[in-house]
Amino acid sequence: MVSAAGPAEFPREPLPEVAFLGRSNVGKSSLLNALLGKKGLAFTSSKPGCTRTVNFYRVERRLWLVDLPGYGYARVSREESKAWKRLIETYLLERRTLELCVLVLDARRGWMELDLELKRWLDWHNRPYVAVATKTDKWKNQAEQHAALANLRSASPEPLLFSAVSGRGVRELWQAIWKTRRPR
Ligand SMILES: Nc1nc2c(ncn2[C@@H]2O[C@H](COP(=O)(O)OP(=O)(O)OP(=O)(O)O)[C@@H](O)[C@H]2O)c(=O)[nH]1
Ligand SMILES: [Mg+2]
Repeated sequence: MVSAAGPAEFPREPLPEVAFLGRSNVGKSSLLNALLGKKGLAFTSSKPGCTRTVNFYRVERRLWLVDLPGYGYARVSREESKAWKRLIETYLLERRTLELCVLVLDARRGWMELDLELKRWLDWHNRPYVAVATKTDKWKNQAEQHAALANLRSASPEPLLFSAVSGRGVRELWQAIWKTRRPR
């Protein structure tokens, strides 16, 4: 694992990279732990704004999974949110080994304005990405699931359904990662 506060500290080892993006507290670090099958690897917290650095996890000698700090956390200062934007944009625009982004949504809330903004940005810059809706285990009943699915399907691509608690979607997300990576 490599933890970087800025581009100078990004790893040099040129492996393909998959980056995880999403609102603060949406469950990015937990999703990463679920993918890696290791509970306490990426640090998680019930308080938003937990991940502040760019954390790279190497999967064997094949791939980096990159946990990015979340966006939309109301309690950070303007300066900090600007710094976030600069760090993430630099990373997304300049990281040559980045092959795929995973846009992580909260299954209960669906697409929110900041998610759509990021999605438009990725579309505009022609960056390959998949969308994932996590915390599906928190759907309380059929009605809630039904309403959530309608929202999730209101924008494309349709998010893959995931839960770090039950392990739902782990296999499908790995498949998507191997399949949709940018060909070299
Ligand atoms: N029930 C349930 N809870 C989850 C799931 N994924 C994450 N959580 C909880 O949601 C909270 C936030 O999870 P994190 O993985 O730290 O979220 P994050 O997106 O990395 O947050 P930041 O690093 O602050 O951007 C924690 O309390 C997790 O235990 C899930 O699939 N189901
Ligand atoms: Mg995190």
